[in-house]
Amino acid sequence: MARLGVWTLVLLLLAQAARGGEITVRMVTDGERGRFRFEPQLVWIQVGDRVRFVPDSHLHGTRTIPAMLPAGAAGWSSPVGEPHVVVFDQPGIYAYKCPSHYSLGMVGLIVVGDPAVNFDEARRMRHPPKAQAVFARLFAAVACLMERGGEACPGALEVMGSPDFRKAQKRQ
Ligand SMILES: [Cu+2]
Repeated sequence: MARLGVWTLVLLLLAQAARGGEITVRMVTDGERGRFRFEPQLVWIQVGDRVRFVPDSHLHGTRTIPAMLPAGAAGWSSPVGEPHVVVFDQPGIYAYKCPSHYSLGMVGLIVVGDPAVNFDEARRMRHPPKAQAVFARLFAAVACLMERGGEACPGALEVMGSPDFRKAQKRQ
């Protein structure tokens, strides 16, 4: 009986690992940290994980920005006002915007596994001023995390959404 229990647990854990983790990114109209933004703005996940985008109103959507995806990766475009789930099968950086509020700086980054895959290409893109300012901060956070790791980049932790970083945040 005990042995059966152990194997059941192992199988459950394997099933969980295969399914991948999920992170929620909220699309916020008027939040604690400001208006018209994704929360969190930066998410760091692993290949096989997924992100669930959840709008707080009919105003928001999520759409990838061309040339800010890993080569060959499929982008997405959600129906505005609807929740949307994206599964990530390819490593690299994915940049996206809310089509309604791009010029207000409503943009975000998702890092899947290794950001070095397309970091330079993605950072090179230019945007409306407010979106540019947000991306500048997010790319700086990713660069710091690549070079020095989470503990050394407290500014980056504020915008991170991965479970590991949430734990790191609590320790601070
Ligand atoms: Cu929006």
